[in-house]
Amino acid sequence: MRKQIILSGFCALLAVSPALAQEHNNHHSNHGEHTYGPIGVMGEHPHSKGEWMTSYSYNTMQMKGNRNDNSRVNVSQVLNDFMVSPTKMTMQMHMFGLMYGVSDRLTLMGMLPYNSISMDHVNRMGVAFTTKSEGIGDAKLTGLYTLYQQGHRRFMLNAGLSFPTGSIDERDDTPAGSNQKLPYPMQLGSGTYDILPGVTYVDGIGKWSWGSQLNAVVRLGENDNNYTLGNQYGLTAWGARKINRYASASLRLDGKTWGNIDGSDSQLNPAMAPTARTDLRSGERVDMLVGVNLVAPDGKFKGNRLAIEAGTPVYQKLDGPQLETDYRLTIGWQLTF
Ligand SMILES: [Cu+2]
Repeated sequence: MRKQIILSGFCALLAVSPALAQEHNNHHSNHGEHTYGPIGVMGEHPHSKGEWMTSYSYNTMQMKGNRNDNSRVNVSQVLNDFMVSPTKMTMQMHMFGLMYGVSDRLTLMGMLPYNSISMDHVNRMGVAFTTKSEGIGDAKLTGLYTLYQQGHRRFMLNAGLSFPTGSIDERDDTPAGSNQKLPYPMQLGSGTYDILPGVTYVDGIGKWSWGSQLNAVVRLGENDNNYTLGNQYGLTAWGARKINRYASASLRLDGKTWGNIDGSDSQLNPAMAPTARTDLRSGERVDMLVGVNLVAPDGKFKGNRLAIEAGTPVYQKLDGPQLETDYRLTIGWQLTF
């Protein structure tokens, strides 16, 4: 029921856009002045030929409590089936990016994340413990190609590759022993080369702008530990309004679905914790996010953009028990030159 409301919200947002665009007449595309999507959306803006952009963003996601399907599951229920139950997970990602306009139609984008993951647990003896992993994640190289452009309206093709630079051999001490292999969600990368296809649509009129992106993560082959993470498919749509010359505010829906793990890491015991089970990984989620964008169109800070976006799930269904997402936050800085 709730899912239907959200999906019809998506459709409504997409349906109003061509109608609004019809009124589009007195608009000029301003060279060097971009209409950005929310900071949490990747590859939503192109660069003109010869233009560079460097960026840094801090991303965090907080997950607390377990969920199976649509309902909460308490720790004692998880401990009926497993020796250990996760209770909380905090993911932090520092993302460094570089963009370059090869031509007015083609923009290249490179990204390198630095991940820091912490998970709290409790076991059947009532002992609470925390495991941590930290390091470089999977580096990504993406191309953004404009298929069609008229005024602010643009259809773009995203095509990228994710490289297995993140570790899949992270270990830490647990009550079961020292230097234990950490389960799947604590690893820093996928271990596989992943294809990142997508299509992006952006448009705008007057103080308003909006857009939508369909994206996917398709895993190729099997990693060195004999497993493949599930593919991921996402659809997001947003609307934004300028508040003044420097600031704009956005509202976004972000829907995602991801699969279970194929194969398994033989160093993990699936009876230990649900996080070590390859068949308890999939799920789907729709987040609602609000964002603020600050840009300097001219003056001393010209080319700088500072943005924040935060949100919480409005729908989540997990093949659990899995930790549920409570909120996510992105703070980013970009410099175009
Ligand atoms: Cu850029």
